[in-house]
Amino acid sequence: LTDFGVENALNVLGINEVNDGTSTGSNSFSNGEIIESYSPVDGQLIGKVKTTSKEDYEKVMQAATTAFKTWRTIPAPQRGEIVRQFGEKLREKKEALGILVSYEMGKSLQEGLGEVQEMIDICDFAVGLSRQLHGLTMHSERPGHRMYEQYHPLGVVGIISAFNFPVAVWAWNTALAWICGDVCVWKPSEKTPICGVACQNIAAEVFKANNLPEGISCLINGDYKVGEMMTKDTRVPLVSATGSTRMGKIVAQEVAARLGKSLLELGGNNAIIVTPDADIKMTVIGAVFGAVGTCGQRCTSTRRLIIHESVYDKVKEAVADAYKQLRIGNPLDENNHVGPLIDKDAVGMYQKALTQVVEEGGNIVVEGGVLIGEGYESGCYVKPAIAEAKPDYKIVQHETFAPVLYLLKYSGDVENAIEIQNNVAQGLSSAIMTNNLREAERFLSVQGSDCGIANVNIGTSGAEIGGAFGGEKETGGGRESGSDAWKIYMRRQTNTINYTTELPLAQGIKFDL
Ligand code: UN1
Repeated sequence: LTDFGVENALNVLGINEVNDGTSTGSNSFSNGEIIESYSPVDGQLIGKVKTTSKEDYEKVMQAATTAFKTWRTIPAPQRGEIVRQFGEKLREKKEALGILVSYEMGKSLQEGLGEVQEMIDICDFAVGLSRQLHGLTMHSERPGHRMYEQYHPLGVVGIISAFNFPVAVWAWNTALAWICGDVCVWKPSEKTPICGVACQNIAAEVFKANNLPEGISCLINGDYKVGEMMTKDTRVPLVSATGSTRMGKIVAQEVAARLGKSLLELGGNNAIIVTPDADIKMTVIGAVFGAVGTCGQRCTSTRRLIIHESVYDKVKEAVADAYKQLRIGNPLDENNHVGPLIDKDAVGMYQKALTQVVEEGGNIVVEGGVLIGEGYESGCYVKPAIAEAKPDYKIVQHETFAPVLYLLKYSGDVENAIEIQNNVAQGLSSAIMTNNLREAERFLSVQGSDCGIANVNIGTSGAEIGGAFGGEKETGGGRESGSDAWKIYMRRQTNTINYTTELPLAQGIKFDL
């Protein structure tokens, strides 16, 4: 592994054998149990992380709430300057962090580097935004009155992130929250805790160099019980959570029980509609990258291809042919397209999906299977598989976080395909491949896709940071990253100022004393 620079990357990122998983800025203290992080790449122990006890959590919250009192008074463009410096540090450490992401999570190095690039991009976006936290002004109905709105920071933002994007999703939240004047407490996935420690180290360096208070960036670690400390804590006005729909339902209920705000990014069941007018070459690239990229473990991964009967056989053959070219193996080796799944539990769920689709009547087009032998010692490498299925199979309705692609056939108009595409519980990403303007516009119209993301002539995964990212229905309704997603990290205040000597009441109400 020295060949792939893992050891060097761990050094650059300040990772030790045993790491503190609880920190406020550069202050570390953890008294919880230890999590061991094993790489799905080679099954080796990467490092240990001490988790957060209840007492540790209290100290974190105290540091965070104290830091907020200072941070909120620093003008937003100056907060932007700090985020700019953070983006610069990420540029310096891009390679090291990309390697760690690839090694701890298992995605290809290209995708690991791409993830760090998303962090850099959101920092740039946030820097510009730090001068644009605009509210509106309104005309008052009363003479001599002025009315306007302004946005103030919320306070402590809790971030719960998933293993599949172990660094970027934190940055989407944190870069925006910071310029908005919030402080952040982050619980990374217990499957990728080392990535969390590495990011916190980078952030801590920047805050320390600028003499800013401990607690603007905080890290906590552990399982759902540590997440629960935040979801139930009234000192955390916003909890942003990325993960399964099952987890999201719990978080949403716990936060709602205290009338807090939650931002949820949950499961997807993303489809590409392939119409008779589709460019087949583009369809194949979009579908294959969408289905096997990150080993099928993106929220935006392509799970279903909804293909018109007139091009069905052609598309099926072209995609199956492309699968034969896929090289599966060590994701740090740039010759490979597909790395491992995150762990053996994920392998089990992948196997179960393949058994179930056959039980429900499906037909395997590209065989799956767990790879064994040299280079596959971790037991997490699987063959991306394709099955022909029917839209209403239970397994097709379910999000399996693995490289299993279902081929579904439609006939008649594009409406029929749209109906199949929308007829699932999730609503994250969707795409149509067509050169027919009517079909494309129909897909984007009010009668079209019901997802948060709807693309024409590109696949379902690989969204840019400039747009609002998120989806409807069981995906949770939250929007992160670009557009005006920043507004959820702030509270809106409407201000009315009377500069006369009279006190007229709104709605013309008379109240004479
Ligand atoms: C996720 O899978 O949690 O669109 C986020 C994409 C990435 C983000 C995915 N930019 O695939």
